[in-house]
Amino acid sequence: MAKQQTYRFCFGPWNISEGSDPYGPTTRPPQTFDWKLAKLKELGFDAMMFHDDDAVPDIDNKSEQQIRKEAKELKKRLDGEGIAAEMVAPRLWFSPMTIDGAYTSNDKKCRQYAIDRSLRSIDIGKILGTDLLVLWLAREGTYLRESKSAKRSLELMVEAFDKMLAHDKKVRLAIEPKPNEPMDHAYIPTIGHALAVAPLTRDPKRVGALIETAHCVLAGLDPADEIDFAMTFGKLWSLHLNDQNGLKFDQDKPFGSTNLRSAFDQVRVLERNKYGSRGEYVCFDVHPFRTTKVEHWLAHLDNSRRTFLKLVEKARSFNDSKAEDLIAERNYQALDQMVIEHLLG
Ligand code: XUL
Ligand code: MN
Repeated sequence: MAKQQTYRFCFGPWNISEGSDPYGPTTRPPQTFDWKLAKLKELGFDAMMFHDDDAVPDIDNKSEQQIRKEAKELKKRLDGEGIAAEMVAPRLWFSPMTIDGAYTSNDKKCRQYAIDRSLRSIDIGKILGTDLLVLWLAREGTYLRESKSAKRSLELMVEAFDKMLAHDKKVRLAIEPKPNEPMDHAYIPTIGHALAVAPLTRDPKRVGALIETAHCVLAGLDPADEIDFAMTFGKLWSLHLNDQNGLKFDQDKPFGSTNLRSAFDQVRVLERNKYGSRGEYVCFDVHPFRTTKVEHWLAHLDNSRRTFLKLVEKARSFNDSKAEDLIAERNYQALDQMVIEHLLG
C-alpha cells in the first residue's frame, strides 16, 4: 500500500485576534506573543507563520542591524520551543507609505519603501530558517481604474519580484491571490494570474503560490479546483484553509464551517496530489467569531484542524472504485448522493 501522507500544521499570531471589525472595537484583550507561542505548542501545531512585524515589531523604526539581532533572538526562542517558522510576509498595507499601493504605488519613494521592506523580510526569513516569502498583494489594485494601468502595475510588480529574487539566491516567492478587499479589484486576483506572472520574472522556478479558501470563494471559483490547478504546475507552496459564506467581506471562518462538501473536496485533492510531501504545511488562516469569549479563544484553530483530520479520514475511506463505476455509467445523480451519504455517515 502506498505510504499515507502525514500533515504538519501552522497558524499565525494574527489568527488569535481580538474581535474588532470596521463597526466596533475589540471584544477580547490583547495577548502577548509569548502567550500565543505557548498556545501554539499546547495545541500541538508544528509551525508559526509571520508577518515581518510579527517577527520584529515596529520594524520601520529599526536599523537593519537591530532587525537581524531581534530575528536571531526569535529564532532562538522558536528553536527552544521546537517550533518552525513556515514563512515571512511583508506587511505592506499598514504604513502611510503604502496608502496608494506598495510595489504599484504611483509614488517612486513609496515603491522603494515596499521593496526595501520586502528585502528585510527575506533577511528575517533566512535567519528564521525559511526560504518562503509570502506576498499577499493587499493594495496592489485600484480604488479608481483610471488612476493606474494594469500593464504598468504588472511591470512594476515583476520589477519588485526580480529585486527580491536577486537579493537572495534561495528565496521562493509565494503569491497569495485575493480578488478584492481592501481593493476594488486586485491585479493578481487568482492563482492563474499568479502563475502567469511567474514566467515574466528572472527566475520563474522560484515564483509560486499560496491558495486561501476564502479568497477563491470571493473570486467565484472552486477552492478544490484552484488547488488542483496550482498543484498541476508543482506551484502550491503553502495553503490557507478557512471558509467563506459567499461574496461578502473576507470572513476567515473555521475550515468547513460554511461548506463541508467543499472542504471535503479540498482535502481530497490535497490527498491525491500528496500535498505536504515536499515539506509544505497546512495553515489555517482563521479568526475567532467576534462573539468568542476569552475562554474559547483557541477553539477555531483546534476545530479547523480536527475537521481537516476527520475529512482526511473521509477522503481515505471514500469508495473510489464505486465512484469510478458510477462515473463510467454517467450516473452522476448516484455519485452526488454517494458523496452526501459518505459525509453524513
Ligand atoms: C489577507 C490574508 C493575509 C495573508 C498574510 O486576506 O489572508 O492574512 O494570509 O499576509
Ligand atoms: Mn491568508
